Amino acid sequence: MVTGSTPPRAAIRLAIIGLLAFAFALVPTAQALAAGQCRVDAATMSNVERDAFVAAVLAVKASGDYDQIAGVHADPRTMMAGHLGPAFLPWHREYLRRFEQSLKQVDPTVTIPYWDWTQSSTGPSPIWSAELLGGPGQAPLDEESYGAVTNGPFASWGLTRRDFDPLAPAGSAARVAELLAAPTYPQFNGIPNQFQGIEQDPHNGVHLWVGGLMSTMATATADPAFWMLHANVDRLWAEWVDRYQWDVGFNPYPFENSAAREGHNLNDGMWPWNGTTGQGVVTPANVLDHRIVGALYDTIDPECGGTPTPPPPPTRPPPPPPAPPPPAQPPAPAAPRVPTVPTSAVKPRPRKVLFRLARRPKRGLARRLIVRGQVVPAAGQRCGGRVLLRAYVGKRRIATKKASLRRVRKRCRFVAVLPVRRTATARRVAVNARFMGTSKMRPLGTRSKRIRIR
Ligand SMILES: [Cu+2]
Repeated sequence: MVTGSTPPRAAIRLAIIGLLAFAFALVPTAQALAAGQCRVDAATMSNVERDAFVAAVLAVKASGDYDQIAGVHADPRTMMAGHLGPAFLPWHREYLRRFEQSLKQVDPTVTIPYWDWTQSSTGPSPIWSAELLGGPGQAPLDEESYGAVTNGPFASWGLTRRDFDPLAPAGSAARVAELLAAPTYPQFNGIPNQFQGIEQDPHNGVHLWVGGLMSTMATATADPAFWMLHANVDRLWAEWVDRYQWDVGFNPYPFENSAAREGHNLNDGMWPWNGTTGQGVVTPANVLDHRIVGALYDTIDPECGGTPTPPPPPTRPPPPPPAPPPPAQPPAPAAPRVPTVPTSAVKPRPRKVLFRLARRPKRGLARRLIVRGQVVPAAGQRCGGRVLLRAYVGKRRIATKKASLRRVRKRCRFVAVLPVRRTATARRVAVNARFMGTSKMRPLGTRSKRIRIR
């Protein structure tokens, strides 16, 4: 038996295990990514999840971090930085992320559960139970004690909640359905009329439904219900994007260089994350994708057991029925799939492009898109030049590549492999092709494909 020293082979094995553990820490697997990233319904989460969340909140309070983070929302500047404008949703997404990060320093498995306020219950609500948030405040016996929360893990925090009925829904499901059906971000968020968007109804209404500290901006974050309320607002935003992102022309945040005040445009730093407070710079553009922020929802993210919202039926008018071919001419092969070129183009140039997308590997998750295509040159024109390919997810460009046209078996073809960023996730990728001639580039067409990239 060797007792005094470690055998070299065991030492090597230990080193390899250590290296592997380090590598896994750097490149999380899907499971590791999902663990501790799924925000779940507070009403149905397990007791283990609930107790871990409560314990982490209490620990963050004890460390002083809770009051420090809560103080950001209480700052008068937050009124204009994170409310009453398009940055309402991105500001609170970043704010939740920062609070969640401090919970994770206590317990990496903890996330902020969301409070789906449309759900009423016929029995005691698990949200307002003595194991989670504690109950509604005391009945109005006198002005001093009215609304004081006297049970639950936060009973000693001096919380007040007034006027609410834990058995009645705080927000209506019909209203949420109406919001999710809003086709544009301004309509969803409530711009220019804030009274028509999510910020006012239901968000403000739910704050007031709880009442007490939750009813004013300066005090709302003192109640841990704040984080769960806003996790639900954030979830609805993520679901709304999930629902519309494949629509043609969908713009998730149409406030780029707009008249919106500073801090609300797409690439503005949002106070206090605008480089002036030593807390870094975070813009709305940084947080538009909820998956990049690292908070996944059990309703829409497959890693958390969610189902992505299926793409809506196409809103574009259906193409006119094909006209019967003239009897004298044979039908042109594959003509319906060929994007037409503007008739204003009179110079002899490649007129048609056909291309299709392949992905590799065939099974599993794509890292590369293979785009193959064929150009039909105009009469008397040689096969040559290049094609610029751009891949998009929604409006976001995820890859660009140039491909040379080459004559292959009497056809003028191109093939390109487009690397795709790991962070991009999609069900549909569109690839746009442009012919690059000696003069201006001309569009050749766009193809899209249902595909998953991760
Ligand atoms: Cu707020």
